Amino acid sequence: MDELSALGFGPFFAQQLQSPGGGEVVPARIAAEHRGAYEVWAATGSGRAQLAGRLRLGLEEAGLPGVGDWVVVDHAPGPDRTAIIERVLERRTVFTRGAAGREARAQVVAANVDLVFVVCGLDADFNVRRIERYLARIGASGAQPAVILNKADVCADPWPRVDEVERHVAGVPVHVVSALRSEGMEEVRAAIGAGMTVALVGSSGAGKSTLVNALLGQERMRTGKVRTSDGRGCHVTTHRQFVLLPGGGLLLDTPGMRELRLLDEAGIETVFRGISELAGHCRFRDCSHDSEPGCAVKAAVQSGELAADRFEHYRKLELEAQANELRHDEHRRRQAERVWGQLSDEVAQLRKWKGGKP
Ligand SMILES: Nc1nc2c(ncn2[C@@H]2O[C@H](COP(=O)(O)OP(=O)(O)O)[C@@H](O)[C@H]2O)c(=O)[nH]1
Ligand SMILES: [Mg+2]
Ligand SMILES: [Zn+2]
Repeated sequence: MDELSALGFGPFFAQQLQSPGGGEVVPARIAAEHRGAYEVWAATGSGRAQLAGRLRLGLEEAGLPGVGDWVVVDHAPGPDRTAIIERVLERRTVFTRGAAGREARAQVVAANVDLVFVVCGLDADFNVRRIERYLARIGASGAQPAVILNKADVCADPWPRVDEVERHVAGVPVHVVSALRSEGMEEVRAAIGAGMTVALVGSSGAGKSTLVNALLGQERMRTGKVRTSDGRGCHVTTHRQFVLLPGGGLLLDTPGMRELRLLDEAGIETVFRGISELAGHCRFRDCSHDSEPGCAVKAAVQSGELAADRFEHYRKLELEAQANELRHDEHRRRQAERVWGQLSDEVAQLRKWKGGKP
């Protein structure tokens, strides 16, 4: 495997590289990002990079490149000169989340990821609904999902919880490990092929950095102490960063996400596949599975075919996604109104200046 393939490069990106001027095109991958400063990895080495001015101006926040993106830089990155990012290649997959703050805006967590592990502790962190929420985002990203239940060493009997997760997210591989003791890690390692890009998501303190260390076989990522009261970790991973695994594969440790907001309904059906299929048989196409007649989903709950708690989780996630979508629309409407307001102010000014004549 050549250097670029080891970094996850493939035909999808190669075909976007045609240079109109026939000049040198240097593909590189964003390995870390911190306040607009980038670290990029290329075939010949790594170095700092920054966005070309015209790119920075042209791109909205959601369009700015993030960790995992393939870009074209003006020269081979190296230690002495900051490379300029000239172009961002189209993404194969993208994992986004709602940005912090009031507006429901999408923020890139990781681009061009093949597999995302949802990491959840078998301690106080354990929460099936949170796992489903992450899985919905993964479903929307285009990457493959898997679940890692970590801290098996502090859970007297992990198996009922494993069963619970498997019942709710049928078809998604679930790995039970103790990252701290490096137990159960072979299975996780085996899921990561050479040239594959893998991201770890999950709440802060779930053990993502410890997992990276276990996979690296060394202390590479700083890990945080967990407050025993609530099982939550301190925030130590301050920015997203790639690490290259010995034996192949790229790992991305993400800082803990206090809140993973669903921006829309995308991906929910990948987690609740059976329910979406049932919904196709409801009498009304826009059935909310509440009190409509001829609701196939309600009927399945009544007959016991569909577990009541799965239906409950599905409903709550759908409602939350819809509420956020509305909020997003509302935000855009207000923005549009502001622009109109400014415009009519200017028109009024203009009229005054013309002496009140229309
Ligand atoms: N008992 C136990 N503790 C773990 C395990 N994995 C991680 N931890 C601890 O959980 C805390 C948070 O781990 P960290 O990797 O920083 O979590 P992150 O925020 O997800 O990156 C640290 O104190 C780790 O030592 C595990 O398998 N068992
Ligand atoms: Mg961490
Ligand atoms: Zn229905």
